[in-house]
Amino acid sequence: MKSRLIIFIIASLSFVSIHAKEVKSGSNAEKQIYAERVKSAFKKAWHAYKEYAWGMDAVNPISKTGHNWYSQPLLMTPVDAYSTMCIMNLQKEKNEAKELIFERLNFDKDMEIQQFEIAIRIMGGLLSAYQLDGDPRFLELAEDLGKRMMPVFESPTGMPYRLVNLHTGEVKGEITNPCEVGSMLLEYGMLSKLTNNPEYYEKCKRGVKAVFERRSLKTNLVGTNINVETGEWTNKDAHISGCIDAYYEYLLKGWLLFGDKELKEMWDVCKKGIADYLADESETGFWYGHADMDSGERTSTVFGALDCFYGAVLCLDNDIATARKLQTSINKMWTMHGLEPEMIDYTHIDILAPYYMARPEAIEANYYLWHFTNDKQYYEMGKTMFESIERNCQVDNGYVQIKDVRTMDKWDTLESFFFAETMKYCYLYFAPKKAFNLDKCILNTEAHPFFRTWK
Ligand code: DMJ
Repeated sequence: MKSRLIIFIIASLSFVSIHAKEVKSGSNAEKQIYAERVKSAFKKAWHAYKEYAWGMDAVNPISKTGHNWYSQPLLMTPVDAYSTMCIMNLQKEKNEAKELIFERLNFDKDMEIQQFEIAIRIMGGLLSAYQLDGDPRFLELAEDLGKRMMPVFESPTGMPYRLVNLHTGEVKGEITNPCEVGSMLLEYGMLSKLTNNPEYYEKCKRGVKAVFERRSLKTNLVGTNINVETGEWTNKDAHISGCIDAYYEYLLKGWLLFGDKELKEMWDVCKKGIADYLADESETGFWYGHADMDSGERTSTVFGALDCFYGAVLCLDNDIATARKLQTSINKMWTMHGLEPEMIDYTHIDILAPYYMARPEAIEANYYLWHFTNDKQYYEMGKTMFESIERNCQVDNGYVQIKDVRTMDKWDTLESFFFAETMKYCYLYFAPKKAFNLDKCILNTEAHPFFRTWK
């Protein structure tokens, strides 16, 4: 019996490998094989969460433990993973996550949370789950969370405080950044649409406008940090990286999702500032650097893994030529060591921060180019990106982040966005159109699809 089983396994493995070698690159057969491989990777990562971190926020696969962001868990991984499970049609995993969410997720917790992260991952995850799955309990949870976070908007300028206690509503954190002011406009907007209560969107949009009104009128750029009580900038470094990134992303996506013309006008002004002062044709390629928001003078030539998101935004804005140029640089950054480092100085492509947090942005931008151009080089790069994650981030018990892309030393942790974004984008290169069609929705900054189905 045992030997028959072994023969069967060997026969199946050789069938898969012969099959994999024989299939034509880009063919449906190849896509099917890759789609199954990405699903298996996702399932392996989920299994690690189930085994070692059940009910917690995130998993540490090597030490076989889990961890929470705050004093009590908010089920970051299952909520973030759910939309990917729906798109991959993973019924068993969906049931497991759903049961856990409805049994344990409760926001009445006396603890202070970071409004932006919770909005994009948890509120975004729940709203998207509601649209994909139809279970009204997802929307109830999202609304409860949204209501508890609303006190953040009660500042003199309308820009939200960074932190809020989910039980008391006490707010803190008057120094914030454009990203944490504006990058929940899609989530609050969806909540408004789905609950027929415009207040969520209106309050959030007030903050978005407050940042825009404080841009430099010379460069049209915004800075890194701003005080929500005084409206003064406390750090005038302008860039497209963390702290600003999704502010820009949501101006365009807000227009595309809600048809709000004011957002489109703001986006058109901002994109010009970015093109005029941050875009940089250097000897090593086309990048976006940093500049002083008032003078527009270049202050640094740092480009990071987070900055890669901009390629996807350019695609949505129909600027494919610029997206292509940027992706050539990004793909160079990715292949240099087999995974992208967190941060480089692009003058000589020197590594400034060597870790890889299993982030999605480079894979995301490359996927948008594949979707919008059908140019096979982006499909091939999608395969390369997935293979490098398989090779370098995979451990016996799941997937982890990397401490240094030069040595591929493992980092015993896995962010929930690996489930929400990294795996989802990898899958989308190969997924059948009926599983997912990018033209039918807008992905929030955590890759949770939002549909205009409120109409
Ligand atoms: C995610 O939480 C979101 O994509 C966010 O916009 C930026 N950081 C991570 C992924 O890198």
